[in-house]
Amino acid sequence: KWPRGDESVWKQGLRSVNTDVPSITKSIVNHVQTSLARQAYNLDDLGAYQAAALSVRDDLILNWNDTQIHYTQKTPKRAYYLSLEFLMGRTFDNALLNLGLKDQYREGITKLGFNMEDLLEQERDAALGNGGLGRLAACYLDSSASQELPVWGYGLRYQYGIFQQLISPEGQQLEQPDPWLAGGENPWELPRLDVTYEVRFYGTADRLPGGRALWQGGQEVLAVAYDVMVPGCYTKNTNNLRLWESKPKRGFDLNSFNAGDYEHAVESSNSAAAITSVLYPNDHTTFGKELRLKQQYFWTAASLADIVRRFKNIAKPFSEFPDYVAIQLNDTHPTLAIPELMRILVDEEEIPWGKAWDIVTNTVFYTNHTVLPEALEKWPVPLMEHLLPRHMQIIYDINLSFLQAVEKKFPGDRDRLARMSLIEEGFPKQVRMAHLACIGSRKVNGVAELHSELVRTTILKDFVEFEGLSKFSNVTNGITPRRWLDQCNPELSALITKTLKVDKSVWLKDLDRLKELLPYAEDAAFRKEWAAIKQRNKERLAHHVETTLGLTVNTNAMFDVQIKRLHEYKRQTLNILGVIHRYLKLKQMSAAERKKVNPRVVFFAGKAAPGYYIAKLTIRLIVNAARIINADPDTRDLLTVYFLPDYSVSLAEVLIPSSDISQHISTAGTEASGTSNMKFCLNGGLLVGTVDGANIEIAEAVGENNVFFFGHLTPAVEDLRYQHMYRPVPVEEKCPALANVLDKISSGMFGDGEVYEPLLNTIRQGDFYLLTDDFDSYIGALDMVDKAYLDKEEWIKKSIRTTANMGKFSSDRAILEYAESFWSIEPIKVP
Ligand code: NBY
Repeated sequence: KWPRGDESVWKQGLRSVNTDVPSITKSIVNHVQTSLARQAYNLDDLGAYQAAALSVRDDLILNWNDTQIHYTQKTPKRAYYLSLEFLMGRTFDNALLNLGLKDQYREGITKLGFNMEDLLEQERDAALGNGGLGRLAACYLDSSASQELPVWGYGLRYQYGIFQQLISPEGQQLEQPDPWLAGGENPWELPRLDVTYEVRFYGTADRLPGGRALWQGGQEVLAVAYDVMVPGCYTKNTNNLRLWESKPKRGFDLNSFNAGDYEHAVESSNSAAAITSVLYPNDHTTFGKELRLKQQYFWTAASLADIVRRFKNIAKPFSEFPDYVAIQLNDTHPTLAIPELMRILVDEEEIPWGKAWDIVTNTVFYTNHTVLPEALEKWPVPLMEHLLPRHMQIIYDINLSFLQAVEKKFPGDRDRLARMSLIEEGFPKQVRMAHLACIGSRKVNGVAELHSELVRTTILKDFVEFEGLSKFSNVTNGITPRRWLDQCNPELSALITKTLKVDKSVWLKDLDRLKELLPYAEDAAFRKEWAAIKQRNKERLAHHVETTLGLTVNTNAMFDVQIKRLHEYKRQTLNILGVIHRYLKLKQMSAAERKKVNPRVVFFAGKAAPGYYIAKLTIRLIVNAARIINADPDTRDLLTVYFLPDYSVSLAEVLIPSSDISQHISTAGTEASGTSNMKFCLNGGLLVGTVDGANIEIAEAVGENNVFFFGHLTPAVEDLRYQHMYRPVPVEEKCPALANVLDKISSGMFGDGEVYEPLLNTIRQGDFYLLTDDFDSYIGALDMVDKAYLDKEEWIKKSIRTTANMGKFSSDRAILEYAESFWSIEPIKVP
């Protein structure tokens, strides 16, 4: 039944998605005139982009509305992906492709006198994430919508994303803020100023009879919702990413005001806005700052309040909560969701503790993304008690019954109790978030087979022994082929569509169809097309480097790419030392010998955490080595090196399709999965890597003969580290080639050698990441690459076979595994 007014009048007013060129141009012009208050006379590329974006936004809103109403009416079980990071990149191109409207928009935009590529470049990246973990969340949103799954993301609307990276002439990384919202309206979000929740910090928690408590006082801030539309690929389904912004509740805090503490009252209203002001730029180290803990609680509390309110709308008893809600924790950052849901159920809904715990542990799921000890989150108990007094009580209560159960199963095993406790003894005591996430969840998973095994056998070993194996599983990461093939490599996408003779919407959502490319590896004409596309992608990258940095790139060379956050475990240092080794070898060669060498261009890009001194030194070494090597007339036709500043999703979209090889060379057992490895291989780049993370599964899928593996395996790492500690062998003895490289750096070949000593000393002493152990085998692998590249036709075959076998690594496969084996949710198509 029509809810309001005259149905026919309403129906006349309703519009549908613009799909033909005349309605598209009409809509764009309309936005130029009214939304932007401009005209053809004063419209630049930025204005034209904004108008076109607003036009697409209208379409997304229509689909988004229909999707949300449909979900509300059908009341399916929903899943919520809680992530402190969503590294979305640009939206315009992705939305056009997913809507299937790119060609129409291109035509319309051309008719209006603009160039599509220029407009796409106007958009700023939404860079609300550090690296792989944040980008994974973005890929999973794309896949959820594309697979028509009822999934929402919850995150924070940071005013400033990951910092912008500048490189000084000396090679020093400099950071600048990323005010991504400063350009005015963000067309891709819907402010929901009516959707707000109050979030409390500090105050006192007084226990009441019956296990409940009363938490009051302290500071209250407001969470305001901003909804980001997430369109699926060739479906009406358009999911929601809800980002929270913090605001003062009412100009100032009334409690302090009434108590006469006026200054404090205003202070806390300023501090409210600070909560969502900036993304923390640390990956793999925990920082222990109060503001970070405030971010975590602010976001989990607002998200849970929203989830519980939506559940209450369907008027079911709380015992059925897990039948309607699944909550996925992206790492331990949202672990406070566990005590917060307990608080809501026990204190507010008056559900008995045991029943509440059953609800929580059937609703929450936890994904671990690292086994590096320095990355495991711990929060000081005094800070927790101060900021979240009720949650600290709840954590102690959970810990008490948990340890009683452990004691019952393993009587008298005090060491085990100490190891497993949620509280680590010390000064101060700390809450171990991974332990809390583990015992509060239905399932715990790692992100690649090897990593999941390491989770089971190292950091959560005791928990496997206590709770049984079945709770601990694996979901190997994936990437969305929409952005990471169709969008970033349109020519390859078109060739695949032509070759498979199916609509691209089919294979893009069923990536195993790529297998059908395999026979074409034997087809010389197809190989020629394949190679020509790679070549044009190299030229596109070269053009980008030329226009942004003013440098000329040799596009006849092999393109060798390593792009990721700077970290010792990822071993960019190994790569640059290998480059210097290559340079020294070239210098020693005769002119005749050099003629036989295949030219190589090595690209690096990535950000270092601002406080990570050694990582910044690595950047400095890369930049200064590049300066010397690129200027050497003896070798510069055969070897050049580029450090591309300010790595981003958009830069990755240009780099990835251009690579012949890419490097994923972490010390075995340290890279949980890696996801850029998948992106390169999907685009026909071959992999040079260690036997680590998802590299292993990629090799299984594409065939060991199509990857270049090197280095020690995970089981050897512990012993090698022990040797470095207790029976150290000088680098000169263990690896003369490497020692020679280190000496050249020390002696000032790339500028003041002193500068690099702290970096070089990490290798000379301790060598925790095993560069001396893996260097020779690394150089060996690169030599194999050179040999293989000589046979061009065979190389192209490898490239085709690699792409053809990458179907498994679609994030559609990954998200369907989560949906089926964890969340028990089903696709629900919006008609
Ligand atoms: O998650 C990455 C892993 O290193 C990579 O192997 C994996 O493929 C990817 C997706 O599963 N982890 C990652 O990116 N982690 C972070 O960015 C991160 C950010 C913040 C914090 C810790 C880690 N933090 O503690 O604040």
